[in-house]
Amino acid sequence: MQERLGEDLVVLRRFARDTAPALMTTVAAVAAQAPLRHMVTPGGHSMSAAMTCAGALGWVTDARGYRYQGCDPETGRPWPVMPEIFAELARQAAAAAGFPNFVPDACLVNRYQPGAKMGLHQDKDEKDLSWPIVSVSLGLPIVFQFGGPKRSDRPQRIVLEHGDVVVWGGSARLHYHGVLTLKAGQHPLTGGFRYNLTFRKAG
Ligand code: MD5
Ligand code: FE
Repeated sequence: MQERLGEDLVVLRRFARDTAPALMTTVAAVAAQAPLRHMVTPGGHSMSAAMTCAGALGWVTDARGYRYQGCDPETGRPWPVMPEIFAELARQAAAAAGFPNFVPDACLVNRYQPGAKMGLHQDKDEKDLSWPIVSVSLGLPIVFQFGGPKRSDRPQRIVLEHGDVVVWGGSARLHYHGVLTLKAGQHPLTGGFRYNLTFRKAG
């Protein structure tokens, strides 16, 4: 099922459901090399979702700001290579939404525990904003907020469930977005967590 929520924002319901078990096995392998951690924003706040990355570039935040870099600041090593199963899913989802030939160089893994949220923000640290972002939701559902180009634009709310994939491109690419607080629950594949994989072409 495919829903177009306005120009350049496509929700592919359940697109990743069948590959989800293999995706989660792969997330565990990535996290074994580059541990999930709560990064600290320039303002000194810990992010409530735990994060790690795979690919040539990973997104980091610390006292100096936000950026993409090739090494994991926790380990000093390069981020784990982009797993083929990740890249292939992102490519297929982007193509289904009208963005052919998407080759992501960064996958940001967010793990939400009950009480975790992500406030309204823009993703604008990527070099070429003409590429879309592909977001894969796994495990517990969450309410996603999708606003406009200004923080003050009233956001739409949609529930993202296990296996849902969202593709943001074109005019939607710089819109404010976030997720509301995760409610406690149990999912057969992910237990008490929600995982989100976002694929970007950052460099
Ligand atoms: C999440 N993650 O559910 C969300 C989904 C993040 C983040 O926001 O930055 O890790 S990704 C949603 C997204 C990405 C880029 C643009 C837009 C939404 N958008 O224009 O709404 O963990
Ligand atoms: Fe974001």
